Order: sequence, then C-alpha cells, then structure tokens
Amino acid sequence: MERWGKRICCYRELPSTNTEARRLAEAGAPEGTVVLAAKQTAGRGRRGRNWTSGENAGLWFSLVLRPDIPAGRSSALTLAAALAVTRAISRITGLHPRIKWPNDIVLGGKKVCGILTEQSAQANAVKYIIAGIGINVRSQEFSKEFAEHATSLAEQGAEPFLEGALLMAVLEEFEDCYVRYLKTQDLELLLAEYNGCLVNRDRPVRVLDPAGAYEGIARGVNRRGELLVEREDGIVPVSSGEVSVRGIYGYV
Ligand code: BT5
Repeated sequence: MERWGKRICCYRELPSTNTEARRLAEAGAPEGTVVLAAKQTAGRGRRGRNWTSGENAGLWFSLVLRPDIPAGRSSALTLAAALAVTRAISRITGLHPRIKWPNDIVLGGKKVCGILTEQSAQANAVKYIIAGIGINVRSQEFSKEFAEHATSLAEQGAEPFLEGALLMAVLEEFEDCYVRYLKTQDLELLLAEYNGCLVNRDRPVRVLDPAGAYEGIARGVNRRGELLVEREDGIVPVSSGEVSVRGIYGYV
C-alpha cells in the first residue's frame, strides 16, 4: 500500500474519529492518515444522525484524503469506499455483503456498516475529504428505533478473523478503488462491480425527496454515483446529498 497505513492514530476513546481526522487534516495531516478509536462517544451518521459505536464492538475509523478534484466530484467517492469495504468483508470473513445505495453495507437484509464522507473545499476545489467507516464486528446494544435493521459480522456468522486484518484489507481495497476513481474522477472503472453489489437493484424504492416523495424501480447507479430510478415518466437520476431511499417492503 502506498498511501494508507503509514500513519495510524489509535485512541481508546474519541467523540468521533471523523471530527479528530478533520482536526488533524486542518493541521496539515497528509493523505493516508488513519484515525481509529476503540469507542466513540458521539459517533456521527449523515445529516446529524447518531452512530452507535460501543467499546470494541466494531471498527470505527476515518481516512484523510486529499484528492485533486473539483468539489462537485466527491460524492461518488463514498460509493467507491462502500465497494472497498464490501470487498474487504468478503475477503476476510467469507460473508457476501451487498450495498444499499449510497453508503450502507448490508448482510442478511440488515446494516452492518455505514460510511460518512465529509469534505472541506475552497474555491470549488477539494481541500481534504474525511471518509469515516463504521463496521459492526460484534453485537452491541442498539436503540429501539433501528435495532431490527442493524447487525454485526459475528451475528451474521463470520468466520473468526483478526480485526487488524479486516482494517488492513479495507485500506488495501480502498487504495485500489481510490486509484481507479481518480483515473476518471468518477465511477467508470468501478461501475459494473458496484452495480453487481447493489442490493436495491431492480427493486421498488421510495425516494424521500424534500420536494415530495415518489416511488420507482432502482436500476443501478451511473458514473457520477447517482441512483437511476425508473418511474412511469422516465428514468430519474437521484443524487445522494438531498434524499434518502427506502425499500418499499422494508429497510432494503
Ligand atoms: C451512516 O449514516 O451510516 C454513517 C455512519 C458512519 C460511522 C463512522 S464510524 C467512524 C466515523 N466516525 C464517525 O463519527 N462516523 C464515522 P446514516 O446513513 O445517516 O445512518 C445513521 C443511522 O443508522 C442512524 O440514524 C441509525 O438508524 C442507524 N445506526 C446507528 N448506529 C448504527 C450501527 N452501529 N449499526 C447499524 N445502524 C446504526
């Protein structure tokens, strides 16, 4: 690995590895810096949601990225990260996770990993991106609202593995996905593989758009990472910043 794993900052406890990685990035930490915590006291999901991150219950870590790309190109990077985690989990545990667009990794129809990418941009160019990854390794107490949608690798019958090996596998796979992403600054070289892992593909979905919810059939993503939803009036590209997508018959 050229970029990742040279500098891994490990903490027993942090409010959020994304927040710490951001602080380090602001202070000039180079691309490839990894921030890992055994426990997060204020783990974050997207749009202010919480991420439950109990002590040693999972891998909670963030990567500092400094891609030379325009700010508008970064959202597909979350999808590249999801693909890297999916590959790493199957390589190390023998399980076969799928991706719920854009950034959830699911096993047995439940969420086993979430990804939060946050960017800092200046004059429309990316200064740095923090890619935060949370993988549930063991069971932990989840709050009632999402307990039925959450799972862990152990609960899904993963073969015994070293957590360090899973972390290194994610970093290796991410290196590969990141290099491919940078070549075209989009998902072109990862598209077929991503769509092959997409659990929503050809399923009915409800798009929770702030301008009004609608339903359609998810047909896969395009190279910008938008979900293509087929409606009666045609195919709509849905971008992940604005909306959530739910299965009509349950979480996926
Ligand atoms: C995510 O948000 O899925 C992004 C989660 C990113 C977590 C990592 S851990 C390392 C780094 N540091 C951080 O502070 N964050 C990142 P979203 O799609 O908004 O999903 C959040 C929702 O998932 C919550 O509202 C709950 O319903 C559910 N949830 C919370 N904790 C969970 C868990 N451990 N496993 C499965 N689902 C969970």
